[in-house]
Amino acid sequence: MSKQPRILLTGFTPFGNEDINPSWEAVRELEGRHIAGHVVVARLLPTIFAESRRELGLMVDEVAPAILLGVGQAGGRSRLSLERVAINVQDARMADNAGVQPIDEAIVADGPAAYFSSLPIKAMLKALLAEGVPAEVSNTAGTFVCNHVAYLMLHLAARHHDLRAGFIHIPYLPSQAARFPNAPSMAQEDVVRGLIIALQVAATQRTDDRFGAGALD
Ligand code: PCA
Repeated sequence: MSKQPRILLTGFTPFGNEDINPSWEAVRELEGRHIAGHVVVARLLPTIFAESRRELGLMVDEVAPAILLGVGQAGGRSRLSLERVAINVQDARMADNAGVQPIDEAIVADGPAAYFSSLPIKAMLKALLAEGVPAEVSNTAGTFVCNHVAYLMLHLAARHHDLRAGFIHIPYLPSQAARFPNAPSMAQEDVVRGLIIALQVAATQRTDDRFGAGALD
């Protein structure tokens, strides 16, 4: 593998009633892409609590990334959602792809209640909006497999000085949203363009910008 610092970019397998996951469709397009002096390694994670944990650990050991960015589907959201926080709980509204449905279980026993993203989410937001990509700061990654992976990424980053991590939820693809009245969607090319913009900022900026992007709900 190249000597350039690496970005490990992950997407997920389809879950629930879906037969496609837009996160993997977008992430796979970026395999091998050079972004701000880094090279992207794109990997697929199973939408399974236990296996995603095991596979994430193996990937991080193998790839030794400088930046770890997880991407997942959030059907119903209308913008790229830059997750601010991941919480130490698994509370699954549905079974994962292995049929397992944990309720109110810690992800890391004795771990902190939450971790904040170590990527500059406000600066990423500003760049995305400036380039015409709908984006927002989100204050919850849910309590299913994405939050679990986001928490584990941030748990790793908290232990490795040279590793920064974050998570982005993305809307349905138009082909998925077409099945539900009023469901928002985003075209894959916009998602891919947005991920590149977000990673350019993450790769070049360590200290976040300071401006309000909070929410009342
Ligand atoms: N979204 C789910 C898990 C996999 C994915 O793409 C979530 O938001 O937890």
